[in-house]
Amino acid sequence: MSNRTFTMIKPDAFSKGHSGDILSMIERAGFRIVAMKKTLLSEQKAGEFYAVHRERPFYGELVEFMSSGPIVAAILEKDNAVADFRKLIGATDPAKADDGTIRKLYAENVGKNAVHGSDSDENAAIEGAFFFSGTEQW
Ligand code: 3AN
Repeated sequence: MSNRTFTMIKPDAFSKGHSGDILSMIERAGFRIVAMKKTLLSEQKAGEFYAVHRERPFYGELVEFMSSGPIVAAILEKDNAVADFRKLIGATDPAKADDGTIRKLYAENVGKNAVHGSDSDENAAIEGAFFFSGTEQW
């Protein structure tokens, strides 16, 4: 079991000014911020990040959306980080997300769903390294 996960506050939530509230929920849930930055993904970078979804029908839409405005990327630390963070953010589709989850509170729909959370320890490490060097992680 790893103790780290990776998250992004997506352009929909960032543009609506929800970053502070979302980060507050993350910290109150017991996650420690190991690394964090606000950035803007180019279409090429967003395409690389989501390359595993290249064959899915929503890939083009996803890449366009994720490069449409600033995001906040962060590495988070907590026991059982990947699973606990998935619980905190809720289902991919906010209509199916539990009450009190980040997506239930802030997501618009299955595409514009406010936050990303890694789905495995392996992907958490890959995704964290996509944004942060070793010396940026404390
Ligand atoms: P999750 O982010 O909950 O792990 P995935 O891995 O199935 O969900 O999908 C990755 C991202 O692709 C989602 N966060 C969402 O932004 C987007 N996505 C998933 N399903 C759809 C869909 N049916 N239409 C548009 N975008 C989608």
